[in-house]
Amino acid sequence: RPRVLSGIQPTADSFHFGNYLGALRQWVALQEEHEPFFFVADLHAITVEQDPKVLRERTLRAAAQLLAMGVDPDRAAVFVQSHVPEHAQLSWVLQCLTGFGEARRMTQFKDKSAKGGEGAASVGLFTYPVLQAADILLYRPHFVPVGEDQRQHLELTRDLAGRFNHRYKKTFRLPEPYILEATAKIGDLQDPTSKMSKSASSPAGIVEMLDEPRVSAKKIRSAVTDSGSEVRFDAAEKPGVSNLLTIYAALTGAPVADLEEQYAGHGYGDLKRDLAEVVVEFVTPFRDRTLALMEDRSHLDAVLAAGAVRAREVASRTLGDVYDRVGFTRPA
Ligand code: AQP
Repeated sequence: RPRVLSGIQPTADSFHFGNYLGALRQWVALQEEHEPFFFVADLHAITVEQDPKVLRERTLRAAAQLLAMGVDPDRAAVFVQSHVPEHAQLSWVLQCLTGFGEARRMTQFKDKSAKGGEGAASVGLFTYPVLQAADILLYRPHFVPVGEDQRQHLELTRDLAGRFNHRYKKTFRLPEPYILEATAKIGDLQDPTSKMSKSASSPAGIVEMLDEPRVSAKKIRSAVTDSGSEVRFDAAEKPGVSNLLTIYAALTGAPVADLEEQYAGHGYGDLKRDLAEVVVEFVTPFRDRTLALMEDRSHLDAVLAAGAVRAREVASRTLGDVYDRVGFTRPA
């Protein structure tokens, strides 16, 4: 079976709709026909300052949310990145293959370091895409389900894989990004031409999966819409309404064209009211399942321990090949 791999950072108390619709939903869908490896990216989380206690709690919450949304630990290796030391080890080798200028071109670093200035950003934030390349290449996956914002990092991953293969010997598979166009970039509810983002969005712009359902409903009802009154998908002219239609279609499975027909002659208010109900119906059971999973710490620990064992089997084999090929000796 083709292999898939993806990860998510434990840097918020809850995943948001961008994470879920852009990436996580595809994880669940792909696990049926693929061999999945899914991880909580705690090494990535510390590229910006984290409170250790909060990071620990969020790592478990992230794992609980993955299970609550349908990731099946019998099919998927679900693990925490720092439990598999090969990620950091391969990252070093790949850093030595990455050009400084090449790393500098990564737009996410530019965006994320813009606020405090480059001097205040950590070297870890700068090299994060290389660690991400290591995360991926260790498992030799065919596909990496992510949102549009990760496309550039996937390109770097493919470049590094090709460079290593060329310089030494074919070792890595060149992975394909798996990005679903319709939901590749979920917009901020208050600023729909920007992506919904935990670091950049205002609280009103972001729907958190674990928010109280009535809070999420209110955010949907207060979403900015556009001038005019016609409910029609047009990303350029009507980014607000189009974003709401995207979310509506993704959650219900109804094609956008059907929704446009359904709301012909109705105003934006009706669309928002109905979508708020759809959102409540979706998040309520998700939230209940997550909170229940959080109560069963020993189950979560067991899932993550088993996931790390499965991940290490693959990761240690790849790292062994890499170490041989670059000319490292083994301890006698
Ligand atoms: N708005 C989005 N639309 C579609 N996909 C999105 N993703 C994130 N935001 C959107 C996808 O979610 C996955 C997990 O990403 P992450 O762990 O890197 O989380 P993130 O990128 O830190 O999430 P944010 O909210 O985007 O955080 P900041 O603001 O810190 O950058 C990835 O597959 C990502 O593409």
